[in-house]
Amino acid sequence: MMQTIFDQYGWENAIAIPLSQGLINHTYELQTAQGDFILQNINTQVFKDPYTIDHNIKAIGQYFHNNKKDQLFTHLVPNLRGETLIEWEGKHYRAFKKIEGIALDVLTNASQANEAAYQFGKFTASLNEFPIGALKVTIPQFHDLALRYHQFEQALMHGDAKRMETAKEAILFLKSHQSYVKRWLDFTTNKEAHLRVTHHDTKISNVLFKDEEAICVIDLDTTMPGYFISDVGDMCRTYLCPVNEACQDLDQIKILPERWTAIQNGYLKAMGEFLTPFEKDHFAFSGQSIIYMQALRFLTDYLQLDPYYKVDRPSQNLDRTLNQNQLLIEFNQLV
Ligand code: GN1
Ligand code: MG
Repeated sequence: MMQTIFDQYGWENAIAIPLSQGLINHTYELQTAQGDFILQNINTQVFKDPYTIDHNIKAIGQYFHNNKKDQLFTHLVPNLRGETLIEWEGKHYRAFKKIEGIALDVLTNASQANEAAYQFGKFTASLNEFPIGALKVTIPQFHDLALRYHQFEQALMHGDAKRMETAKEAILFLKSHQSYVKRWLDFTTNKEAHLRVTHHDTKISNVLFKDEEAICVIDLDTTMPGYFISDVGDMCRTYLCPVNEACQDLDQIKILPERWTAIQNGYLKAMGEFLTPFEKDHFAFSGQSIIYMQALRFLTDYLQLDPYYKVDRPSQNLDRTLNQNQLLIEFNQLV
């Protein structure tokens, strides 16, 4: 079946290596006679209209091509018919030229946090003049904390009774932090908070490194109009701790303060001149709200028997929640 897709691109002698990264799409590295590519099968349960992603990546790619030629970017590779999104047996695929670089699973030092934060900041900063209205919304209300809380409440009413019991403590913890939702609304409705080109998935594996230098952000599926909180918050969620969201040993969940400084320095180096004072005042809230949102999302999925995130075992989404809850506790001791 894969062979026919390779034919669409004119790839010969192709070898596909599945990459395990990401909880949503299926990704393959392709070694072919025509070069190395990344081929992805887009999860259309999550991205209901994959053409919105295709549109955004092309619009941004075109903007960089016209205005910032030196910006490394995951340009889409068209098939032989010139299509950058192809439908095959009911599935959607797209390909990228492979950019040489390393995607880290976890950080090993603060300099990587600084580098990555700078790259994501630079991505938004270099698109400061890009007409934000030209971007489509790839997942409606993706980082709307009020909606995420509502979905959590729905899961509490209609979710699996047994799982509700196992998750009792995690549920109480998340309920007791509901005040973040109000702060989120206060932030997003303030005229000093601006919609910008926002990546919305700034985990460390979404930036490529060459040696110790971050060179390029990848995975633009959730790039759409949003608030800086989403990007800085997801950096806090994923850069500050020596272990990632998969770690089940809560004792290992600690915050490294030097990485918090590194995120601020790296991001502000690129974005400092664009953020309003009001936005800058919400730097710590970024971490709180996005860690909290992720915990809500994992737990909601757990209570609904895992329709969203890939799992290998039944308690995985609960374990991910407990990890994020602990991270929130540790983060609050720092800020
Ligand atoms: C999903 O598939 P991946 O790992 O890039 C999710 C993010 C979560 C992340 C948690 C579209 O991203 O929002 O933060 O899992 N993406 C979507 O691991 O829901
Ligand atoms: Mg992603």
